[in-house]
Amino acid sequence: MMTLTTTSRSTVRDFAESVALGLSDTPRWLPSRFLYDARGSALFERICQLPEYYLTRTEADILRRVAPRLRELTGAVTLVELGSGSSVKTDTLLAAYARNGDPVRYVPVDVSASILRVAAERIEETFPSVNVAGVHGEYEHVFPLLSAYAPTMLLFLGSTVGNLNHAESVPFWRRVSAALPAGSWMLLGVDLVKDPAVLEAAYNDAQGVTAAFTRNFFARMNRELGSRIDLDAVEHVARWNAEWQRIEIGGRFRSRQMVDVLPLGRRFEVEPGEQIMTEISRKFVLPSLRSYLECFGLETVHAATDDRRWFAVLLLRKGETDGDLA
Ligand code: AVJ
Repeated sequence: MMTLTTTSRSTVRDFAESVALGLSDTPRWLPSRFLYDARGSALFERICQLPEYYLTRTEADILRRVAPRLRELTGAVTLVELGSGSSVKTDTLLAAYARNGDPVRYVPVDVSASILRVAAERIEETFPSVNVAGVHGEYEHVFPLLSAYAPTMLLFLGSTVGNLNHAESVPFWRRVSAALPAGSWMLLGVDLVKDPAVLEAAYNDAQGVTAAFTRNFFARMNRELGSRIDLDAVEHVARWNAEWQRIEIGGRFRSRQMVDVLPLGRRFEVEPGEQIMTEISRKFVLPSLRSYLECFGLETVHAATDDRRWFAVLLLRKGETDGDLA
Protein backbone atom coordinates (compact mmCIF):
# COMPACT_ATOMS: atom_id res chain seq x y z
CA MET A 1 0.00 0.00 0.00
CA MET A 2 1.20 3.46 -0.90
CA THR A 3 1.17 6.06 1.86
CA LEU A 4 1.86 9.77 1.47
CA THR A 5 2.82 12.14 4.28
CA THR A 6 2.57 15.87 3.68
CA THR A 7 4.90 18.14 5.60
CA SER A 8 4.99 21.11 3.20
CA ARG A 9 4.58 24.59 4.64
CA SER A 10 1.89 26.85 3.20
CA THR A 11 3.74 27.66 0.04
CA VAL A 12 2.66 31.03 -1.37
CA ARG A 13 3.85 32.95 1.69
CA ASP A 14 7.07 30.93 1.83
CA PHE A 15 7.58 31.56 -1.91
CA ALA A 16 6.93 35.31 -1.54
CA GLU A 17 9.31 35.69 1.41
CA SER A 18 12.07 33.67 -0.24
CA VAL A 19 11.76 35.66 -3.47
CA ALA A 20 11.80 38.99 -1.60
CA LEU A 21 14.95 37.92 0.26
CA GLY A 22 16.82 37.09 -2.96
CA LEU A 23 15.62 40.23 -4.74
CA SER A 24 16.84 42.35 -1.82
CA ASP A 25 20.37 40.98 -2.14
CA THR A 26 23.24 42.16 -4.38
CA PRO A 27 23.65 40.54 -6.87
CA ARG A 28 20.08 39.28 -6.97
CA TRP A 29 19.19 35.59 -6.85
CA LEU A 30 16.14 33.35 -6.54
CA PRO A 31 15.91 30.14 -4.47
CA SER A 32 16.20 27.18 -6.85
CA ARG A 33 13.86 24.87 -4.95
CA PHE A 34 10.93 26.89 -6.34
CA LEU A 35 11.84 25.86 -9.90
CA TYR A 36 9.90 22.65 -9.33
CA ASP A 37 6.20 23.47 -9.44
CA ALA A 38 4.06 21.17 -11.64
CA ARG A 39 5.23 22.91 -14.85
CA GLY A 40 8.84 23.10 -13.72
CA SER A 41 8.91 19.43 -12.75
CA ALA A 42 7.47 18.47 -16.15
CA LEU A 43 10.09 20.62 -17.91
CA PHE A 44 12.86 19.05 -15.84
CA GLU A 45 11.68 15.59 -16.92
CA ARG A 46 12.11 16.77 -20.54
CA ILE A 47 15.58 18.16 -19.77
CA CYS A 48 16.62 14.69 -18.59
CA GLN A 49 15.87 13.34 -22.07
CA LEU A 50 17.74 16.01 -24.04
CA PRO A 51 20.70 14.84 -26.14
CA GLU A 52 22.93 17.51 -24.53
CA TYR A 53 21.94 16.61 -20.97
CA TYR A 54 24.21 13.59 -20.41
CA LEU A 55 23.82 13.55 -16.60
CA THR A 56 20.66 11.43 -16.21
CA ARG A 57 21.63 8.87 -18.85
CA THR A 58 25.18 8.49 -17.58
CA GLU A 59 24.08 8.06 -13.99
CA ALA A 60 21.42 5.51 -14.98
CA ASP A 61 24.06 3.47 -16.83
CA ILE A 62 26.35 3.50 -13.79
CA LEU A 63 23.50 2.49 -11.47
CA ARG A 64 22.46 -0.35 -13.76
CA ARG A 65 26.01 -1.66 -13.70
CA VAL A 66 26.63 -1.39 -9.94
CA ALA A 67 23.19 -2.14 -8.45
CA PRO A 68 23.80 -5.87 -7.75
CA ARG A 69 27.17 -5.06 -6.19
CA LEU A 70 25.58 -2.38 -3.98
CA ARG A 71 22.96 -4.88 -2.81
CA GLU A 72 25.79 -7.24 -1.77
CA LEU A 73 27.73 -4.52 0.04
CA THR A 74 24.84 -3.01 2.01
CA GLY A 75 22.54 -5.99 2.54
CA ALA A 76 18.82 -5.33 2.93
CA VAL A 77 18.09 -1.67 3.70
CA THR A 78 15.25 0.85 3.56
CA LEU A 79 15.86 3.09 0.55
CA VAL A 80 15.18 6.75 1.36
CA GLU A 81 15.48 9.05 -1.64
CA LEU A 82 15.87 12.84 -1.39
CA GLY A 83 14.36 14.75 -4.34
CA SER A 84 13.09 11.55 -5.93
CA GLY A 85 11.19 13.24 -8.81
CA SER A 86 9.82 10.61 -11.18
CA SER A 87 12.06 7.91 -9.57
CA VAL A 88 12.72 6.35 -13.00
CA LYS A 89 16.45 5.81 -12.34
CA THR A 90 15.65 4.28 -8.99
CA ASP A 91 14.07 1.31 -10.80
CA THR A 92 17.38 -0.43 -11.40
CA LEU A 93 18.21 -0.13 -7.69
CA LEU A 94 14.77 -1.33 -6.64
CA ALA A 95 15.08 -4.26 -9.03
CA ALA A 96 18.35 -5.31 -7.37
CA TYR A 97 17.07 -4.85 -3.82
CA ALA A 98 13.72 -6.58 -4.53
CA ARG A 99 15.17 -9.55 -6.46
CA ASN A 100 13.53 -12.88 -5.58
CA GLY A 101 10.58 -10.91 -4.20
CA ASP A 102 12.56 -9.64 -1.17
CA PRO A 103 10.40 -7.10 0.70
CA VAL A 104 11.81 -3.58 0.36
CA ARG A 105 10.68 -0.30 1.87
CA TYR A 106 11.13 2.74 -0.40
CA VAL A 107 10.66 6.26 0.99
CA PRO A 108 10.74 8.89 -1.79
CA VAL A 109 10.87 12.53 -0.62
CA ASP A 110 9.90 15.33 -3.00
CA VAL A 111 8.46 18.86 -2.99
CA SER A 112 6.14 17.97 -5.87
CA ALA A 113 3.10 16.00 -4.60
CA SER A 114 1.83 15.27 -8.12
CA ILE A 115 5.06 13.65 -9.31
CA LEU A 116 5.36 11.70 -6.05
CA ARG A 117 1.93 10.14 -6.43
CA VAL A 118 2.53 9.08 -10.03
CA ALA A 119 5.93 7.60 -9.12
CA ALA A 120 4.54 5.68 -6.14
CA GLU A 121 1.78 4.10 -8.20
CA ARG A 122 4.14 3.12 -10.99
CA ILE A 123 6.63 1.53 -8.58
CA GLU A 124 4.06 -0.48 -6.64
CA GLU A 125 2.77 -1.84 -9.93
CA THR A 126 6.22 -2.73 -11.25
CA PHE A 127 7.58 -4.17 -7.99
CA PRO A 128 4.92 -6.00 -5.92
CA SER A 129 7.32 -6.57 -3.01
CA VAL A 130 8.20 -2.87 -2.68
CA ASN A 131 6.30 -0.84 -0.09
CA VAL A 132 6.28 2.87 -0.95
CA ALA A 133 5.92 5.41 1.87
CA GLY A 134 6.21 8.80 0.14
CA VAL A 135 7.00 12.01 2.02
CA HIS A 136 5.80 15.25 0.44
CA GLY A 137 8.01 18.05 1.69
CA GLU A 138 11.56 19.30 2.00
CA TYR A 139 14.59 17.18 2.85
CA GLU A 140 14.84 18.08 6.50
CA HIS A 141 11.41 16.59 7.16
CA VAL A 142 12.69 13.10 6.54
CA PHE A 143 15.87 13.37 8.65
CA PRO A 144 14.09 12.64 11.97
CA LEU A 145 12.66 9.45 10.42
CA LEU A 146 16.00 7.96 9.42
CA SER A 147 16.81 6.22 12.69
CA ALA A 148 13.32 4.66 12.77
CA TYR A 149 13.90 3.23 9.29
CA ALA A 150 17.37 1.81 10.10
CA PRO A 151 19.19 0.13 8.48
CA THR A 152 18.89 2.69 5.69
CA MET A 153 20.55 3.80 2.52
CA LEU A 154 19.92 7.47 1.80
CA LEU A 155 19.82 8.17 -1.95
CA PHE A 156 20.81 11.59 -3.22
CA LEU A 157 21.15 11.21 -6.96
CA GLY A 158 21.24 13.30 -10.13
CA SER A 159 23.91 15.68 -8.79
CA THR A 160 21.15 17.55 -6.96
CA VAL A 161 23.76 18.30 -4.29
CA GLY A 162 25.35 20.59 -6.92
CA ASN A 163 22.50 23.06 -6.35
CA LEU A 164 23.91 23.88 -2.90
CA ASN A 165 26.54 26.59 -2.68
CA HIS A 166 29.47 26.41 -0.24
CA ALA A 167 27.51 28.16 2.54
CA GLU A 168 24.49 25.86 2.16
CA SER A 169 26.52 22.72 1.75
CA VAL A 170 28.08 22.64 5.25
CA PRO A 171 24.80 22.74 7.21
CA PHE A 172 23.31 20.23 4.76
CA TRP A 173 26.07 17.66 5.30
CA ARG A 174 26.07 18.35 9.05
CA ARG A 175 22.37 17.52 9.21
CA VAL A 176 22.74 14.43 7.04
CA SER A 177 25.60 13.21 9.19
CA ALA A 178 23.71 13.85 12.44
CA ALA A 179 20.59 12.10 11.11
CA LEU A 180 22.38 8.96 9.89
CA PRO A 181 22.96 6.30 12.56
CA ALA A 182 26.49 4.82 12.54
CA GLY A 183 26.77 2.13 9.90
CA SER A 184 24.09 3.66 7.64
CA TRP A 185 24.71 4.02 3.94
CA MET A 186 24.35 6.84 1.49
CA LEU A 187 24.42 6.73 -2.30
CA LEU A 188 25.48 10.04 -3.84
CA GLY A 189 25.40 10.89 -7.56
CA VAL A 190 27.65 13.78 -8.64
CA ASP A 191 28.51 15.43 -11.93
CA LEU A 192 32.25 15.82 -12.47
CA VAL A 193 34.38 18.70 -13.77
CA LYS A 194 34.98 18.31 -17.53
CA ASP A 195 35.40 20.24 -20.79
CA PRO A 196 33.45 23.52 -20.30
CA ALA A 197 31.97 23.20 -23.82
CA VAL A 198 30.27 19.93 -22.82
CA LEU A 199 29.03 21.50 -19.58
CA GLU A 200 27.71 24.66 -21.20
CA ALA A 201 25.93 22.71 -23.94
CA ALA A 202 24.09 20.67 -21.28
CA TYR A 203 22.54 23.88 -19.93
CA ASN A 204 21.99 25.65 -23.28
CA ASP A 205 20.15 22.98 -25.26
CA ALA A 206 19.21 23.56 -28.89
CA GLN A 207 15.48 23.02 -28.28
CA GLY A 208 15.37 25.68 -25.58
CA VAL A 209 13.86 23.42 -22.91
CA THR A 210 16.34 24.64 -20.28
CA ALA A 211 15.50 28.24 -21.22
CA ALA A 212 11.81 27.43 -20.69
CA PHE A 213 12.70 25.87 -17.32
CA THR A 214 14.46 29.07 -16.22
CA ARG A 215 11.69 31.28 -17.61
CA ASN A 216 9.11 29.23 -15.71
CA PHE A 217 10.53 30.61 -12.45
CA PHE A 218 9.51 34.11 -13.55
CA ALA A 219 6.20 32.81 -14.95
CA ARG A 220 5.50 31.22 -11.56
CA MET A 221 6.15 34.60 -9.90
CA ASN A 222 3.57 36.12 -12.25
CA ARG A 223 1.06 33.35 -11.49
CA GLU A 224 1.49 33.17 -7.73
CA LEU A 225 2.90 36.55 -6.68
CA GLY A 226 1.30 38.86 -9.27
CA SER A 227 4.79 40.01 -10.36
CA ARG A 228 3.76 41.11 -13.91
CA ILE A 229 7.20 40.36 -15.41
CA ASP A 230 7.39 40.65 -19.21
CA LEU A 231 8.60 37.09 -19.91
CA ASP A 232 9.72 37.95 -23.47
CA ALA A 233 12.25 40.31 -21.92
CA VAL A 234 13.85 37.54 -19.84
CA GLU A 235 16.75 35.76 -21.52
CA HIS A 236 18.10 32.43 -20.20
CA VAL A 237 21.81 32.54 -19.35
CA ALA A 238 23.96 29.54 -18.33
CA ARG A 239 27.72 30.00 -18.01
CA TRP A 240 30.65 28.00 -16.61
CA ASN A 241 32.40 29.76 -13.73
CA ALA A 242 35.87 28.15 -13.74
CA GLU A 243 36.97 29.67 -10.45
CA TRP A 244 33.95 28.33 -8.54
CA GLN A 245 33.66 25.17 -10.64
CA ARG A 246 29.99 25.65 -11.29
CA ILE A 247 27.45 26.45 -13.98
CA GLU A 248 25.58 29.64 -13.10
CA ILE A 249 22.04 29.81 -14.44
CA GLY A 250 19.60 32.68 -14.44
CA GLY A 251 17.55 35.25 -16.30
CA ARG A 252 18.94 38.40 -17.87
CA PHE A 253 16.43 41.25 -18.10
CA ARG A 254 16.51 43.03 -21.47
CA SER A 255 14.43 45.95 -20.18
CA ARG A 256 13.83 47.82 -16.94
CA GLN A 257 10.97 46.28 -15.00
CA MET A 258 9.01 46.74 -11.80
CA VAL A 259 8.59 43.37 -10.13
CA ASP A 260 5.71 43.07 -7.66
CA VAL A 261 5.55 40.63 -4.78
CA LEU A 262 1.87 41.22 -3.99
CA PRO A 263 1.44 39.00 -0.92
CA LEU A 264 4.02 41.20 0.85
CA GLY A 265 3.04 44.48 -0.81
CA ARG A 266 6.61 44.92 -2.05
CA ARG A 267 8.01 46.08 -5.39
CA PHE A 268 11.55 45.70 -6.80
CA GLU A 269 13.08 47.62 -9.68
CA VAL A 270 15.23 45.53 -12.04
CA GLU A 271 17.65 47.33 -14.37
CA PRO A 272 18.15 46.52 -18.07
CA GLY A 273 21.01 44.03 -18.45
CA GLU A 274 20.68 42.84 -14.86
CA GLN A 275 21.02 39.10 -14.24
CA ILE A 276 19.07 37.27 -11.56
CA MET A 277 20.53 33.88 -10.70
CA THR A 278 17.98 31.09 -10.40
CA GLU A 279 20.36 28.20 -9.68
CA ILE A 280 23.94 27.01 -9.58
CA SER A 281 25.10 23.57 -10.63
CA ARG A 282 28.41 22.69 -9.03
CA LYS A 283 30.72 20.13 -10.62
CA PHE A 284 33.05 17.98 -8.52
CA VAL A 285 36.55 16.49 -8.49
CA LEU A 286 36.58 13.06 -6.82
CA PRO A 287 39.60 13.19 -4.48
CA SER A 288 38.61 16.54 -3.00
CA LEU A 289 34.96 15.54 -2.68
CA ARG A 290 35.98 12.39 -0.80
CA SER A 291 38.09 14.30 1.69
CA TYR A 292 35.34 16.92 2.09
CA LEU A 293 32.80 14.18 2.95
CA GLU A 294 35.23 12.63 5.44
CA CYS A 295 35.00 15.85 7.46
CA PHE A 296 31.37 14.85 8.10
CA GLY A 297 32.15 11.27 9.08
CA LEU A 298 31.20 9.87 5.66
CA GLU A 299 33.64 7.37 4.28
CA THR A 300 33.66 6.52 0.55
CA VAL A 301 33.39 2.73 0.38
CA HIS A 302 32.99 2.48 -3.38
CA ALA A 303 33.19 4.99 -6.27
CA ALA A 304 31.85 4.11 -9.71
CA THR A 305 32.20 6.23 -12.84
CA ASP A 306 31.53 5.88 -16.58
CA ASP A 307 34.23 5.35 -19.23
CA ARG A 308 34.47 9.08 -19.96
CA ARG A 309 34.61 9.89 -16.24
CA TRP A 310 31.83 12.42 -16.64
CA PHE A 311 29.71 11.35 -13.68
CA ALA A 312 30.24 9.43 -10.44
CA VAL A 313 28.14 7.43 -7.99
CA LEU A 314 29.64 7.14 -4.50
CA LEU A 315 28.64 4.63 -1.85
CA LEU A 316 29.27 6.29 1.53
CA ARG A 317 29.17 4.79 5.00
CA LYS A 318 28.55 6.74 8.16
CA GLY A 319 31.31 6.00 10.69
CA GLU A 320 31.15 5.68 14.49
CA THR A 321 32.03 9.36 14.88
CA ASP A 322 30.38 12.33 13.13
CA GLY A 323 33.63 13.75 11.76
CA ASP A 324 35.41 17.00 12.64
CA LEU A 325 32.86 19.35 11.12
CA ALA A 326 29.61 17.60 12.02
C1 AVJ B 1 18.49 18.78 -10.75
C2 AVJ B 1 20.06 20.34 -9.90
C3 AVJ B 1 20.82 18.30 -10.85
O1 AVJ B 1 21.95 21.11 -11.96
O2 AVJ B 1 21.88 19.74 -13.65
C4 AVJ B 1 19.21 21.04 -15.17
C5 AVJ B 1 19.00 21.12 -12.58
N1 AVJ B 1 18.86 22.95 -14.27
N2 AVJ B 1 19.16 21.95 -16.14
C6 AVJ B 1 21.35 20.31 -12.69
C7 AVJ B 1 19.02 21.66 -13.98
C8 AVJ B 1 18.93 23.11 -15.60
C9 AVJ B 1 19.90 19.94 -12.34
N3 AVJ B 1 19.81 19.37 -10.97
